[in-house]
Amino acid sequence: MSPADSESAYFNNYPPPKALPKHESLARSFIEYHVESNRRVVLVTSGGTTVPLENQTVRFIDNFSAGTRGATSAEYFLQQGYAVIFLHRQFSLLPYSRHYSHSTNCFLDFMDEASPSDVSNSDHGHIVVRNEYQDEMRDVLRKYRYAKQNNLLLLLPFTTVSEYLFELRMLAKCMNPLGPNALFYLAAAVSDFFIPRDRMAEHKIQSSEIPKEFRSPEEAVGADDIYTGGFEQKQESSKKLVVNLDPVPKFLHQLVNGWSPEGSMIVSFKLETDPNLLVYKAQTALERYAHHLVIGNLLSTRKWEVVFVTPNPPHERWIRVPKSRRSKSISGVEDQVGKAEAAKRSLGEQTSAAPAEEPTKEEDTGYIATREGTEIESLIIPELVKLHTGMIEKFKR
Ligand code: PAZ
Repeated sequence: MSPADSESAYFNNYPPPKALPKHESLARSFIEYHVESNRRVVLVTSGGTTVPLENQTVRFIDNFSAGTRGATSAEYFLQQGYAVIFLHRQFSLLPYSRHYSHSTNCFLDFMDEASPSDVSNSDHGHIVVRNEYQDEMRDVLRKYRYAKQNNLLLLLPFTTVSEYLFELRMLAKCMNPLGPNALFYLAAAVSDFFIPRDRMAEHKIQSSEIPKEFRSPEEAVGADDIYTGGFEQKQESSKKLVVNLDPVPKFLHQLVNGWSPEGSMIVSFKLETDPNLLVYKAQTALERYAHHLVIGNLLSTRKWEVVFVTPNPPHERWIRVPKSRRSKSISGVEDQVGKAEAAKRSLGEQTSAAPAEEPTKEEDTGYIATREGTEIESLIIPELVKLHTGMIEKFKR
């Protein structure tokens, strides 16, 4: 099946999300507004996707992504003068509010009750931001307000992989009037697998046998097709569930060759856990889809290093947060920093990548040191903007 055929099979198989028409009208007016002012617009995708196991979904397959990369990057794009369409997994992190919505950064910890003597009602003090957080919160609040007041940030949520794909296609097509001013920054962790609708159970999958009279005749999939209890069923009261997933069509192909505006820049992400595979997989994706940049990252080091894999020299370029400025991360493994680059070098391949980039002065890079250290997105986005500017200039010539 050609990519176009599997695309239409996919989109014909699923009903579009209910919110799609509303999102489309919001996106159209947002884009029109920024086309008029010749502003660059980036579509940032963020967070994980769910893969429902039932049509009336009780259970689903999910992934780890909290949307940190997407939400943080969106802020730095705004700082660079871009307008941002933020296509995010519902309830994942959002630009600006993310500073106060981590479980480790509960917003209540930033607040206090002023002493009652300060206010007219002697029983209740006003709720105030604690002194030590005033400057930081004022800064975040101002940036958030500026983005809102100037119509620079459009938040559009999705939940399932199918909703994500419908939204992505719709937005890419709406972005056509932007031409080279459009940038796609695909940081969402999109499932590679899904259950086609004709194989999906309508109702909650039961873990034990249901008498025939309770089974609905219009069930897309009979209970016997969903469960394989085999011999286990005779020994145990509950059954084994075997889930049979199909590959999600490679939408990047369609994005590059059909949906996106002419001259636009497309950046995808590649996540791996094995350092030996990262650069190879990023290069393979770049060759397969012939887009402009793959940003590779390892699960264990993604907050401290990424690799830019490009079709043009230097082909492979590492961006790292200097050691002294690395944020603490519960899931991160700092020992792994540099492993993927070393693995690539040990394969004996020529790489023109400078070793680790360790900027020394904050003024050199304009990066921002937060309470938690330097955010790698503050290094990624300015580099990416340079590449996008280069592409726009080339397109105009
Ligand atoms: O959302 P997060 O900050 O926890 O993680 C970001 C990420 C690792 C999902 C992103 O950087 C990424 O690599 N996205 C693409 C994943 C992939 O499809 O390979």
